Amino acid sequence: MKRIILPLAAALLLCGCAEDRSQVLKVYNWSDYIDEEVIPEFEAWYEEQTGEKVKVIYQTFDINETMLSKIEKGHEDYDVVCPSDYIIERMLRSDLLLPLDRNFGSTPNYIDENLSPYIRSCFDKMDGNGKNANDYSVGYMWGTTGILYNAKYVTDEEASTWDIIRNPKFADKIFIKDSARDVYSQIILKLKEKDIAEGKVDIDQLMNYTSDEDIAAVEQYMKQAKELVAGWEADFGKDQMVQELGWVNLTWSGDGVWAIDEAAEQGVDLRYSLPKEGFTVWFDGWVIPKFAQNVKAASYWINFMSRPDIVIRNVEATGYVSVSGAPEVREAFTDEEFEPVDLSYFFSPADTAVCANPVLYPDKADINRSTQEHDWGENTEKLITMWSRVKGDNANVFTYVFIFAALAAVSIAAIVVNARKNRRRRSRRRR
Ligand code: N2P
Repeated sequence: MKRIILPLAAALLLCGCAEDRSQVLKVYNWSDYIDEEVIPEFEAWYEEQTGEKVKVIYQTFDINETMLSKIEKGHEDYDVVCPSDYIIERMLRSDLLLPLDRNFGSTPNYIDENLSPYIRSCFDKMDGNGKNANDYSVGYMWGTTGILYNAKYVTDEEASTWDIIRNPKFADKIFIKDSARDVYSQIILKLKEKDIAEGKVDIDQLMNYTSDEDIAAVEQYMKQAKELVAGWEADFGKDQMVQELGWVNLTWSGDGVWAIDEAAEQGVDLRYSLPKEGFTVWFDGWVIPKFAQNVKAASYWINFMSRPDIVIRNVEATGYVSVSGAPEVREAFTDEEFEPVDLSYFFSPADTAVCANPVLYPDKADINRSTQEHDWGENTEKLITMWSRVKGDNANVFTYVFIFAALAAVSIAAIVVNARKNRRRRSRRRR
């Protein structure tokens, strides 16, 4: 018997099947989106709070859709994941999420103590098919989509419109986020600029414009932009901008803040604009997928990520801004170097003039020009296909056909050469 059990146990250990999941927390987050030193600190804090050990397995993704397809298939048992708003909506609609248990015993509940009222109301607006997103997810970072630009080559005026990505003056100097939904949303705002001005449509409605005609119009627009694009990026755009290899980057505000700070140290003047046609505000939030195996540690992770000192460190490390409306957080990011910004919508009604970085914390007047994205349901597929056509991913099919044909030709040639050799060998043997 022993002879069977021992190798079996060894095999189980080897393939990881013997892993005690109550001691493991699998986290799936965006890349460059945390101060990595807080991860071991969570492990120690969890043990302190619960008396239980946990080891964090931390993995990252670059694009929402990549993360979602892994979760949807159910092949991955991540315990806590950080999707964006429209994906949270989609996960709620397809019953992929567990409600968050806020019972932390004697541990303080940092989540509800600190959440900004603005973030709570934006999560309320997510349409989870009867489920409120605030019960299933907790905001992490949020921000805007805008234009990062190099003031040496680009004027403020040129950067004040999404049309900058079709401005031939910046050919081969433009980087665009490889995020189909974010790009689509800004371009539909650009294309419907006149209708918005005439009051025929409001910007919130535009986020659900998914007709074939609208998708085709954005496709045409983006194919013109593509002629000038130096790269589609998920994370490397900020470096390209700092090194002045790119002059224009359609990007997220956190990448903007990071790049502006880095560039300033090298004497490069990068700026960030929120175009006049309107723009989207996005929110990323922690959720617990229904395939999670360690729900308890996942809830504690979310709580820990909402603790003000951890929030401040993550913001400082990433350039992104937290959903936390805690006074400590407001203090930490108040700096007389900046002009006063109206943040009454975010912190408290009294905060009408806070000296803060407006890229991190946009003024209320800017927020009034923004909208938020929603799940497109079945129409998402049309967008993804259009995006591959724009980027030219479909050219890969021809590449594969070409490689296949070349391999086939080489194999046929090898067979012919071999057959000839064999014939010669046979005729030599016969002689
Ligand atoms: C950071 C990713 C930020 C995600 N690399 C913005 N939704």
